[in-house]
Amino acid sequence: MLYTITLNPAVDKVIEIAGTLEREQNNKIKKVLYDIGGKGCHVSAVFSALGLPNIATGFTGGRNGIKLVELMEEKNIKCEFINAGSTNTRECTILVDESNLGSYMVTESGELPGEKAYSELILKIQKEINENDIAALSGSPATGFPKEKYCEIVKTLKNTGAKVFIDARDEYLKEVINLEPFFIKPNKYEFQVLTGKKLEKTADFIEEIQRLNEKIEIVAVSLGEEGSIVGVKDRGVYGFIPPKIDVVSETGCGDIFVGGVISKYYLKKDIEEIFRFATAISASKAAHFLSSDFSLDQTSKLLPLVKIKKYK
Ligand code: TA6
Repeated sequence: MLYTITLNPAVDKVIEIAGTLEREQNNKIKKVLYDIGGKGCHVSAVFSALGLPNIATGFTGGRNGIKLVELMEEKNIKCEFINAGSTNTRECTILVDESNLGSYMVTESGELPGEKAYSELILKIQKEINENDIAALSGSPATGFPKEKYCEIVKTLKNTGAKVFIDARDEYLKEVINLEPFFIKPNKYEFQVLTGKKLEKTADFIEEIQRLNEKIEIVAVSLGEEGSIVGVKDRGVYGFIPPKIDVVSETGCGDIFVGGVISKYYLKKDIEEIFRFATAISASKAAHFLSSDFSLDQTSKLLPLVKIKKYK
């Protein structure tokens, strides 16, 4: 089974602005759509689109929690979220204008889950996840969520024997490194924060990635339009470069990339096939308006256009 754990999911309000978003102007809205939000939820969308068995868990609450589950179920995602108590799942806003310069993401910090909900999640992991499973812990917890609890979740996941994939940032990512998850996917900024270095040259990334590969099997650093640099323990370091496409919104590309990686890993594909697919499906997401939308047909067409480099 493929599990996603999203501690602070969202309902994404995706707004299309006519023209270019300007300060001190009346920016007119062309359309508003609601979408599943939160990085783990987007990972689940890839699993379900590919027909892979999966369960989405984490914390939800209130009216937005109900709305999120409805939106997830429309995508055939099986949801087993834990009720976080009286809290309301956050709403995040994505602004997409017509400048073709990328979207704006404005996120609420979310509300902290109660103690009862936290213990329920730990128990659920212990009881239901096992060594044949893969678990993706993706996205930021609510502001103020203790690092110790985050680490306890990761330790509990690791103790089940499942392969643990992490998409985290800042202090959570830093803390989690010593717990040796199977996979991490920081973006360029997150990787610079993690290493404490202003990395620019590919060689600098490679050096840091290889250092991390001593503890972590797969380290994938996503670089937006430039693709990714991926280090695999005892195998080497690769570059995966997507073809040029007309970008509509890059929000969600990293999440869909992670979904692509896990799906192909689950299907026991080799490293080149795994990341070629992840790169192509992530590029397809960029051509779509909603943060969880992509096309599998377009992905198939993009696959042969992904360039692969073997750096080390
Ligand atoms: O990557 C896109 C996204 O998952 C959005 O759906 C959005 O709600 C946001 O990221 C949440 O990011 P965060 O780091 O706060 O968990």
